[in-house]
Amino acid sequence: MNRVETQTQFFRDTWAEINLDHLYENVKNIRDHIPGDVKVFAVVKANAYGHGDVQTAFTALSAGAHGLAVAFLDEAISLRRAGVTAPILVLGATRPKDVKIAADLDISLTTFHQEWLVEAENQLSEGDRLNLHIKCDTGMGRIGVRSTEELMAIEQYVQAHSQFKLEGIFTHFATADELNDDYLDRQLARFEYMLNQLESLPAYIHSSNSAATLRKTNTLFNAVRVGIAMYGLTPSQEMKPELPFPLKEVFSLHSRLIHTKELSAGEKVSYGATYETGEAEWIGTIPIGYADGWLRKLQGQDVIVNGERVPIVGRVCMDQCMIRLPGFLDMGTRVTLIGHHGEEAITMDEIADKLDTINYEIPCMITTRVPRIYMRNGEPTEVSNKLLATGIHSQQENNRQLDE
Ligand code: PMH
Repeated sequence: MNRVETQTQFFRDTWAEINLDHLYENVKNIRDHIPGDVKVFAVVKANAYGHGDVQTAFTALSAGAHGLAVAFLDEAISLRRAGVTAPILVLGATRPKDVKIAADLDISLTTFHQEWLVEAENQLSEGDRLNLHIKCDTGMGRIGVRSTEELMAIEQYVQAHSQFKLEGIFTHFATADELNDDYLDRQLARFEYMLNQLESLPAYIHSSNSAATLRKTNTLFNAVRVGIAMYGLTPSQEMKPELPFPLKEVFSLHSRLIHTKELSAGEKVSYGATYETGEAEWIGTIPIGYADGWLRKLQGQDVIVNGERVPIVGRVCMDQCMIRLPGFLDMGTRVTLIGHHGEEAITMDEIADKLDTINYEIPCMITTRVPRIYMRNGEPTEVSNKLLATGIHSQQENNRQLDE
């Protein structure tokens, strides 16, 4: 298979479109909403919440983000390999035995145990420099330093060892997307108390996710970590009326009719034969199923065909599902599962509602079997098909290695 083919093509009638113009606009609006000296870290963990980490990273950086944040070291390495030179922070835990690669690639890590520092130091040589952010657990109860004693011990240890540089300190709010600020204010006070215990403040101090960035100016410090809002999604339904500017959804999901037929009244559709036509009905098949993250619970959910809502009928299969059509439609007709078509729109929030979950989960759950097409000015600019290439740049690297 030639290189261009592996990098730019896909061979099925289901795809996600990633609107990079919307992404750019959301980041720009966030940038303009906060003071110019507050740096934005674009949170691109989990393949940028399913949107595509490399393309999201470069677009966010071009729109004014200062750096990137991911959950795991692997995600950071993948971005460095893709050519990202901006600061990258790993928010989650990294094994101490893996710190050397982080130091070599100038990837900042999160620390919250003194024993971790002792082990990490053993992996580093004299000339190495590992940038660290201390995570404070002020009430999220997930990871982080809880006592000021631990905090001070970590600060002293880091300052005493030249392989480490204390670059940042941060915490994470549990309830920033709720309009009642009581718990957030307590977390904030706790964080401020912990900051006061430090001998000197590091370069980056950050606590805000999207929700806090959008609605709590007293939580900004000098950096924020923005994920969901950048993707055009509201952190919570409660916050919707409070948004300082409109967010534009970045991710949309599409398929095409691969089969249509007219069934007479009383015929059945899909596994379990649970759907029965009430009259003569046109039924279409689209090539997306639960293995793509289009879960079986989405039976009954509407999709948009020719600007009109129609329901998914019968059980969702692994790779396909059926929809009730308004009448005969040509094969190849576009079907929109998430996004706008004509006057109609199906939002991430509608799908999240149907699945009893939050919008964060929806783009994350659309698996990498679904290729992502990156749109700029309404035109496709690039396709990432993780099935045929484990990421565009690592594919280039694979090819390079094969050539060598
Ligand atoms: N910072 C940390 C430490 C996070 O875990 C997250 C999101 C963000 C910033 C960005 O939050 P936002 O998308 O609301 O802006 N983390 C998660 C999570 O662990 N589960 O859902 C979101």
